[in-house]
Amino acid sequence: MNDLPDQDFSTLADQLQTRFLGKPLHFFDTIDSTNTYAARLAREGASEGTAVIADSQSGGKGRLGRSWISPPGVNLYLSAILRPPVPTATVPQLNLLAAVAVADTIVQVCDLTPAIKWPNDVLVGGKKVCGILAEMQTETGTLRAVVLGIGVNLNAPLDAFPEELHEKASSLFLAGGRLVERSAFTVALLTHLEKLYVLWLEGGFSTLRPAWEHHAAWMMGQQITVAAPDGTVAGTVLGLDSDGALLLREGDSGTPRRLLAGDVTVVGGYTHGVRS
Ligand code: BT5
Repeated sequence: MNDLPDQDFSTLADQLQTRFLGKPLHFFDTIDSTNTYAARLAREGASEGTAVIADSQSGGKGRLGRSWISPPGVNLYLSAILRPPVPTATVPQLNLLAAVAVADTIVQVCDLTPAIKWPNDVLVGGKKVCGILAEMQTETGTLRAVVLGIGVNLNAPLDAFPEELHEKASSLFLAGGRLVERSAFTVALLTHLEKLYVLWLEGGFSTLRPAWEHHAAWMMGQQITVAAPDGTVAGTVLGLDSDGALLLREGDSGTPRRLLAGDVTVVGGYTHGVRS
């Protein structure tokens, strides 16, 4: 472990005014996956708010065994340990919460218009700039911890991504033309995340819903297909259910379909602006 992986992150701990999130913060120059390391800390009893940041990851994880491209020196790879006293069925809401925190931070720090794509992507200009991976630890059915992993492409140039991602992935620098100060972005993100999390613990998903709907407004009424765990579903987005599940109208059917997880593809592509 290394205290200061680079100049960029060196003042982070001093700037952080959160109550518990990012306290303590563990920095690495390089690590396999911040989520894997944070999961180990959580199993060893690390307190809520403990966070892990790495300058690069050699085995960054996406969902369902996919990987997260994690070049050094340019992006943010962050995992935070949370211990919410909630049923496991509520945990997917933390993906939505993290997406709102990232979107709020992008508006505040970069003056860009982010778009949330349910459940766990944040796009700018139709391309993915952030991915979120929430992993649970349970004991006899009871939630012990959630490792909330967030990867944000801050300053990555296009050639940091493999060819096959050039049409799908971007960074805030590529979208806005300005370098993003990593430590300022990280401080703002941890601050938004803590605020939203505390509100959510007190008042549930309804505290998050307006902000989520604001950042995901572009999805409403879109024709989408969703690769869900039990097969592919196609339909029109109606909105969110009271627990954060996506509601979809399939053809002319009267009862909306509820989806709790899946990969969304928008029929006809993405249409939303870049600057706020
Ligand atoms: C995600 O998975 O989007 C979750 C990514 C979570 C990454 C963070 S970084 C900190 C923490 N530590 C970890 O090890 N992970 C978390 P998914 O929805 O499955 O998307 C993965 C897909 O996104 C890949 O299959 C690629 O198509 C694409 N992708 C990979 N790297 C990318 C990148 N850097 N930027 C944009 N798209 C990327």
